[in-house]
Amino acid sequence: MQKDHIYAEPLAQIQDFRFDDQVAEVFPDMIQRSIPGYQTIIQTIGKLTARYQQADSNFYDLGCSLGTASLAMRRNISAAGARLIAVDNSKAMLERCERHLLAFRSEVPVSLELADIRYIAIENAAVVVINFTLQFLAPEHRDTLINTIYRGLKPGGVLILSEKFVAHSTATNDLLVDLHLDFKRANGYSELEISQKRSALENVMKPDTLAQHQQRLQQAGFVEQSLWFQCFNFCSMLAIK
Ligand code: GEK
Repeated sequence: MQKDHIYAEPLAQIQDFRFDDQVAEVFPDMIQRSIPGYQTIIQTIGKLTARYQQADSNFYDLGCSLGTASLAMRRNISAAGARLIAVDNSKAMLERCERHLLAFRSEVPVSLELADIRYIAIENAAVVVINFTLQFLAPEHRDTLINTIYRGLKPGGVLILSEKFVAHSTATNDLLVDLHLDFKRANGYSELEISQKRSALENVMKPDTLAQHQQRLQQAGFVEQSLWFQCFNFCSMLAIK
């Protein structure tokens, strides 16, 4: 696994963060060292997929990056007539995702789509995963995507939504942000790396509050929702149609 040193040296100018070749190449290391609980979330996506799978259905991984969640989903699908659709709008990510998926044998057919998840069709879905990707959409597109997902799910189908979030009170938010920064330091990121990455993400990743997520899910029509994972300012939710 290649180590992430992208922000290790002082940069004259910090460009907005992009999911390009440089990022895709170090992505497994970057995501492990940046998102607390990433492995637990991936494993649980597999478990939830096994639990909520339905026959003759589609399974979506939106913003699939290198396909880690797609692989966890595919490994756990035993229902007949299942199809997995993994979508990302980064060519660098999707090319590597294809290689990862090809490295494992499976009976479940996979379609890889180089597309913007704001404009794809979602239909006949048993499970939709959007693991740390909604936060990269401009806020005005988030309701529409969640509504599209809701409409595309079969009755009893589920959405697994993981996000970084902003806590409601400033004091709690400061605490969770500090705990997350300590997590990154403990994983070997320097103060320079942390601050340059923060600047790069400033314009491209705007997290919502938990209340905004919960309200959006409810307004879309989900009858059940639960926060099944939280570590610092990172969470994962399950919403059932
Ligand atoms: C994982 N889910 O390992 N359309 C399609 N893809 C997009 C869009 C968009 N509009 N915007 C961003 N992406 C993965 C991790 S990473 C999260 C997801 C992170 C893609 C982008 O190219 C990238 O691959 C992914 O969403 C976000 O479980 O890096 O923090």
